[in-house]
Amino acid sequence: GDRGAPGYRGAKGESGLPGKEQVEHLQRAYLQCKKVEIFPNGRGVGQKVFKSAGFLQSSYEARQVCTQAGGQLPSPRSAAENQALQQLVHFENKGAAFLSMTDFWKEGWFTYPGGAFLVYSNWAPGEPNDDSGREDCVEIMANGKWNDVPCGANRLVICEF
Ligand code: 293
Ligand code: CA
Repeated sequence: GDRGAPGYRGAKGESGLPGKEQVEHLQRAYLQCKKVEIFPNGRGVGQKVFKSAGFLQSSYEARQVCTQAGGQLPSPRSAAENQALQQLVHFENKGAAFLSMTDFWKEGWFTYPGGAFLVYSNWAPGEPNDDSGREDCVEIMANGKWNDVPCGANRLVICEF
């Protein structure tokens, strides 16, 4: 590389791997990006980032919005992930948000987009109830609890990256 270039951070070691300074520079740059990225309508939890689109859509449209952005609808797989998502839903103050899971495949058997069964759930009492036999999608409410709803309902769009 060009030793005179702005941002030059020391030569690679003899192994050809990046040196300590270069790694530390990248770590600082990465953490800065992450903070900028999740402010004010995103949440980072482990390797995952949830980010609100700020608008409401049907589940079908929401799915496309997230996929086109290179993400997917949220699949909270732990209490920590669910809590991060709940915070977003709460502070956005636009009502419940869609999750990724559906029971299209078999009524009452909710699966992730890949087809696997849930490893974690946080259903509200009495849910899922397939009200009127038309509820195959899932919303997360401001209290963090889940409810099955019609996929054509409009809910806040949050994506997972
Ligand atoms: C029924 C009974 C309600 C419940 C509602 C939701 C709709 O109206 O208690 O809150 O269904 O499950 O998705
Ligand atoms: Ca329901």
